[in-house]
Amino acid sequence: MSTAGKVIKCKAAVVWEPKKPFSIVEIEVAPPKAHEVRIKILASGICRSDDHVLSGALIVNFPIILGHEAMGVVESVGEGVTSVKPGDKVIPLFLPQCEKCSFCIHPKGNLCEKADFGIPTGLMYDGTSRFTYKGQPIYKFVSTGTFTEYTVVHEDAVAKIDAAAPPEKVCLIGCGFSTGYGAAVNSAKVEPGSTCAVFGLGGVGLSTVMGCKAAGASRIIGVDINKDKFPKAKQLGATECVNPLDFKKPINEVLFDMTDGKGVDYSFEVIGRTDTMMAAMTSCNINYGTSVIVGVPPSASEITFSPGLIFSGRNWKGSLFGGWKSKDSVPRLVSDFMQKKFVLDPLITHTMPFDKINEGFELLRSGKSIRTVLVF
Ligand code: PAD
Ligand code: ZN
Repeated sequence: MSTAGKVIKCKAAVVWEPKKPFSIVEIEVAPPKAHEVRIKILASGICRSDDHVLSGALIVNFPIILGHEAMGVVESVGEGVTSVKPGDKVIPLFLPQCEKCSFCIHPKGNLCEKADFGIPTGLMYDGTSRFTYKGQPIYKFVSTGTFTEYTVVHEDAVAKIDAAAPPEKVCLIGCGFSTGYGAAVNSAKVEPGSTCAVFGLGGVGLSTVMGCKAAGASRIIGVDINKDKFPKAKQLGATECVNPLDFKKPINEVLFDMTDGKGVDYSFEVIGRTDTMMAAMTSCNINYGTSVIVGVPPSASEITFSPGLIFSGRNWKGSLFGGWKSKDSVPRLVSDFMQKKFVLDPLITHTMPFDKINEGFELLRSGKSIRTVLVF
């Protein structure tokens, strides 16, 4: 029997307050309103950005349904939806692409004005939620909210993909892979023969390593305080790995020593800490180096630095979702994966049922996993 137009009762992982585990409860998911899409989630990866909410580093409204790296199938659509239909395989977009705002229209822009960043509302565009628990509204994370059997997103925040794509793999194209890989190929525009340093070798950082390799970098130096991440980094293209804890000198000086005093051409911070953002920036060449911030900074964090560090010519920039225009690029990235232009398997260390979500986050915090994919 069709569920279209009806409230769906389903399981969701709700976080009631920071520093508390997920509780799996039965929620009600209202039908999609005009220009909205209700999606049955098939797989959802665990990303550090979700954990930044749990740790309190990112400020959001509670109670909330986290999760933003998913794949699913359209269950029903609201009035006026033209880009997807029931039965389509889709990836929800934590960074929407409305195709109308000034950023979307600009050829270089990808920060859609509809993105729910900064001071996030956790709501649909009309200021309401489609999720309730015993009548109480539940917020959703960054336009998506995918740790639930069903979610509702705006049409701007969903892309139709190849129906044959494996959900438990291509969900990573919804965040980790695209973010890391695009930081190298789009945001930094790494050039053949260059030297790169990637700070943080989690799912996103390893994808940056892959992007640097695909762009033809000849040296890729992985930097992480967990040496267990090094073998996988080398498998994916890192030519050397260093652990800052093994040196008395600051890591930027170590990287200058490793590059004959020049510094690296491109550095990437893929951790989300202000001290490593500074370390990455000061590791790149003082004149022509480029440093890209990929790690999400904690809400309200600040960095004080001497302008001389960039006055000399260095470029310091950030990268959201790897610089991709999401709705245009996600289907193409899925096609590229299907044509074996890049791999996702090495990034996925664990796959487990959705109700083991707390175990999945423990693996991330203990440094034992790269990506854990929850399957529904
Ligand atoms: P992860 O936790 O899997 O990886 C982070 C890595 O950093 C781990 O291997 C840690 O051992 C390592 N690390 C921690 N502290 C240090 C340190 N002081 N020095 C060196 N290494 C350290 O996270 P992830 O790969 O899922 O995400 C990485 C960051 O990227 C995180 O901040 C996340 O929120 C952010 C992100 N940004 C975007 C975006 O659009 N910019 C999208 C998705 C994720
Ligand atoms: Zn993410």
